[in-house]
Amino acid sequence: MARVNANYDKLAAGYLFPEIARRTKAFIEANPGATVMRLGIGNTTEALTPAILDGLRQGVEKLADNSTYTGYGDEQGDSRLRQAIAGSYAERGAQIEAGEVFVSDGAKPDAANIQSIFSQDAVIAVQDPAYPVYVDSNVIAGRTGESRDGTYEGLVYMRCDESNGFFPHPPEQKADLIYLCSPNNPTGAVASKEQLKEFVDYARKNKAVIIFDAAYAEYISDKSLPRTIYEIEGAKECAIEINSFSKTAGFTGVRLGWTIVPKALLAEGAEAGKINSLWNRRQCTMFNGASNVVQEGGLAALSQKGRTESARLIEYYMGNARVIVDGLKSKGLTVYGGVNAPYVWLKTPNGMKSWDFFDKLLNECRVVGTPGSGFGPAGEGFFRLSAFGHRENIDKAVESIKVNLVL
Ligand code: PL4
Repeated sequence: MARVNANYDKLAAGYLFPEIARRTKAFIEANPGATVMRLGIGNTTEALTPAILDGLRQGVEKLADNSTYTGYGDEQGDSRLRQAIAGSYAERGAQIEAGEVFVSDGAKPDAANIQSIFSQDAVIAVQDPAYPVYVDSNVIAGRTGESRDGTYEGLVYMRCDESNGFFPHPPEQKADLIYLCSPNNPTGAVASKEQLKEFVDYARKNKAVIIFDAAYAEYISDKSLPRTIYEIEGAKECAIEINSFSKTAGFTGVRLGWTIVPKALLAEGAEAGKINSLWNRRQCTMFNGASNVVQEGGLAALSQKGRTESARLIEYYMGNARVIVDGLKSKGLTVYGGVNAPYVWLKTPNGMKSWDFFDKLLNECRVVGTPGSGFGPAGEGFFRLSAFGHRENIDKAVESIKVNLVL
């Protein structure tokens, strides 16, 4: 008799983003003709840049001729792209080899799948609030108990709130796999070198592994802040880093990301090289490589021209963030983030629950955002606005909040 994976029944709610889409659709159906401004899902809106389009076109052209056509590629990624990604770390003072780079179809699948190479009894620590994939993938894998009052039994929650500037200290108790995201989704907080060093020291001492999600690293403009965990000495012994072309180069729909699994990485019972070869084994069995066309686009994104163009795109989205931050502050709201990250994290007025504020913002202002509680219990009473959008829509949304939100 086939039985389903009962861990799915433990998941406390539907996946956050489809739930937002569902509620928005219901609102539009109930209010025909209403124009809704979407600052909910962090989804890029601006066209791909010329250098990247050239790269993608070249990828297509190669497929048009038998002499340049390619079928399946290496599961780990095109060696030129692996080399280019490795090279991008050198600029930040981190030595990464091409053999430590695993190209994928995005950061989300890697963030969800990476847990599968660690033992079933690994104790998981997450920032609270956090991108839901880290928790949900471990719930599905059976590493937690039931959910009670928004927390899963057996998970270590590292609370991120106003008192610690939304970045935690390492946990008091033992944790084996520690998920960190900086710049953070949803709070927009960015860890300093000292803060990351604390985690690196903890991980080395406890033979723990840090899963570092750097999907928004290119949004950091403050040069003193680390853009990769490998800027911290010793991180290659204890950290895996996940990254993406989605928010850097507008690849949310194109799909391309990568994961760095250093050969020096250690874990209990795993000598240097072991975890790198496990992830290689996992990918070879379960992944057939990223699209060859898309990888040509990725190579173009990493060219000098591609990077200059992407930097302009990022500046555009960060201009949106400034519009949101300034607008909300002028309304008297308490606002965090939005400076080195494309997310603005606001405190709901009068201590409102996050989902109640979602309804209020939608009804009064026609603006969709993301309830903080969807990212974890410490997100309750907060709300995320995304800076991804056309400037005219962002302007309209902020103006509507200024005029229509009743405080
Ligand atoms: C909605 C910290 C967005 N359906 O595009 P990827 O797979 O390379 O990267 C996804 C990703 C990875 N890591 C972090 C992220 O914030 C994201 C994207 N998050 C958001 O609004 O929080 C898009 C969400 C998408 C999803 O479920 O990822």
